[in-house]
Amino acid sequence: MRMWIRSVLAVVCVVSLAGPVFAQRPADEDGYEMWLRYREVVDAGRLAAYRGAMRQVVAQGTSPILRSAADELTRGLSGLLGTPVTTATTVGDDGAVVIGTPAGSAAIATLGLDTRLASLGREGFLIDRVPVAGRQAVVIAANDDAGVLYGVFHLLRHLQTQQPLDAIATTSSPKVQIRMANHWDHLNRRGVERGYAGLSLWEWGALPNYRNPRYTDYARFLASLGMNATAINNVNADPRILTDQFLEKVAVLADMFRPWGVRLYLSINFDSPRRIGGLKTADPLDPDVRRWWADQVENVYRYVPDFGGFLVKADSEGQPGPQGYGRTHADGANMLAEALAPHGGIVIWRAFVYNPEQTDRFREAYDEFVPLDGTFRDNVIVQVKNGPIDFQPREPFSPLFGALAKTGTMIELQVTQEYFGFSNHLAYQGPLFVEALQADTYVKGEGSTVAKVVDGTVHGYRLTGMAGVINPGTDRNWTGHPFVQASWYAFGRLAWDHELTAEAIADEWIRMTFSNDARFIEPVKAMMMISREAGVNFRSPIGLTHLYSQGDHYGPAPWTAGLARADWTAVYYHRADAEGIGFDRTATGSDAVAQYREPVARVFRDLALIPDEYLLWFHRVGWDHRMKSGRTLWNELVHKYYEGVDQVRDMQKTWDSIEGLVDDRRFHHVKALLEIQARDAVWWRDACVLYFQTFSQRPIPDAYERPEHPLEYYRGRERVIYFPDTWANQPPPGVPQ
Ligand code: BDP
Repeated sequence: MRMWIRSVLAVVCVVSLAGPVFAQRPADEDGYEMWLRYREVVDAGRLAAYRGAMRQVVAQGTSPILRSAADELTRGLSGLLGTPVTTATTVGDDGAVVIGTPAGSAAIATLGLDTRLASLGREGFLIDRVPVAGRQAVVIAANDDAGVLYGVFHLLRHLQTQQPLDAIATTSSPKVQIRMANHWDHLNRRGVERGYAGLSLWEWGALPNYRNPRYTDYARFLASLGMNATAINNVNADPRILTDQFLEKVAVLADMFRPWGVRLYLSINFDSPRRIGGLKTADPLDPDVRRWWADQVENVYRYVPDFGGFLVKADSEGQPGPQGYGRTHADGANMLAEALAPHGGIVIWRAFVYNPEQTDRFREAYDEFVPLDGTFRDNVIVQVKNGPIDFQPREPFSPLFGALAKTGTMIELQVTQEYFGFSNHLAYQGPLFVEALQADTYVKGEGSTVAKVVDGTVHGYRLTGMAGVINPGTDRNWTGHPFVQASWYAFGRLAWDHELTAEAIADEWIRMTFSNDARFIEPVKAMMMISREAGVNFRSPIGLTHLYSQGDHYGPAPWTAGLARADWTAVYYHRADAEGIGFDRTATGSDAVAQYREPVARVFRDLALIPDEYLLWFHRVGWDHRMKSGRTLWNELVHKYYEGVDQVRDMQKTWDSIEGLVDDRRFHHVKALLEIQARDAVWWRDACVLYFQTFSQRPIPDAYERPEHPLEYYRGRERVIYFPDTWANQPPPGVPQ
């Protein structure tokens, strides 16, 4: 009998120990709500404190943005507090959250906040606990309704991440003015050039009549991060976007974004005067062309009175531009800027340019744009990708940052995982973004980081901004892979405040998206923080780059050679032969390193100083070159490729270990995707190691598992098209494959 009781007790014990994990699995979620889930706060102490302090939303003012703020706050608090929160226009009792601007709200105006608000700018906000009309209240105040909206999302985030009520007082303002999403969506077939989350969100066939509520949710997500701008169509632009047929649809999107403080921008095709205007030329100095653009701009503003401006890719990858007419980028940008200026619009001119004649693609943006510094109109801003080539898993920062003292320079980061395994792989981009932003250009001495160039601190730019190429599509969870949401989140948070760390952002995102349970947060955060490095290691370690299968950019093809343009091949970048590997960008090679200031140039130039992760970006070294680890270059290369695979396998183990702490639906989705990632990591590793071995003629050290197949197998399976809606299948004419 005693034995029996003991074993029953043992079973009960095991069950109850496992209880929190296995007994109460969270309900399934499909990810549609992303980080705005507003589930009831779990921590009982915090919940009680929040409930006591926030029972009612008081909003005075009627602007659409203020209405959005009040509605979001009411909805958010009702969910988080697990009890309906009411909305009112006057403070009736203790426990109100009072939101508004001194100009729009008498309750806020009486608080005497003007001095405190003065330094916060148009979009900044202040949150404090102060009495209002003799009642205890939480106040969210700003100079403009947009600031109120951002303050509301800040407060909600505070609760979603279960922070102490006492720590709620804060002030915050964005560090850059334009915090922007760039969509690479086609007008045809609802395709997205490098989007991997279903079809384009924009239903051109149903617009303008059908206002899909998703457009509102999309704008909410942007606003929740403080993002205030979006360019909705691909930079490889279809000229038809400027026709009335499209503009009446565009106008509806702008109308739906406006209550969330989001301004709409359009990508334009430089040849539009010829393609849709019936002119013979698109020469930016031609008076008819200039008039044509001025008329188009007028027309756009008739549809979208607060239109933001044009995003332009010109003279790049087959796109038309001013150089086709013997003119400069400045001539082209200034013509458009002149047309936009009377309406308050701007031109975002991309510096992603390169032509086949150059000997080193790395040098091009700098070589073309630096001589033009000072010649752009002041409503032009140049948009520069973080690295000199193209959103590779790791690039040194573009030397163009800081080199334009008189021309506002935005940074362009890529959220969509074009080079990181699409929506199949988990590769949190926060660490990449922070690495790019915190790189020190030294243009005005130490501390002249890319972030400080971009936010105008270094050169005092009039226009400042950050753009993220994002990929939401018709997939229910917006981004395909649930963890790609985290990179969108990280982009938006960093656009508001580039001093945040990738880790702190991951922490917030996990809490808001999945769970506040430390048993979940810690391992998942560690997994996210290693994921980008894993992606570098199994694809292109030690400064290798561009080893992709051309066209789809998914799988490995380091053997790619003989394309129409050398700078689209892989061999152009790695230059492997029997002697060694790497691209010499020192004075004995292309000397691109000279585009950097000292001491950056010295560090990159010097074999003894350069960090391993940038080595092959700047140097050509022998296979037996001694690395910092003491290994030869060949052995280090092999080691890194294998390490990348191990890291992905560890990520799988981590994810398996949190089963039960997250709903089954999202758990199994991520688990399956990690299986794909592990398979692809091995594919990349084996293909690259075997390929480079044909040059190095050195063995894979015994300690490592053998590649599963011979090199020929990997060469044979190079082009695997998994994502039929993307550019990979049907490239528009004139752009690279
Ligand atoms: C490359 C993409 C291509 C884009 C281009 C760009 O492969 O689809 O059009 O960048 O940024 O990375 O213009």
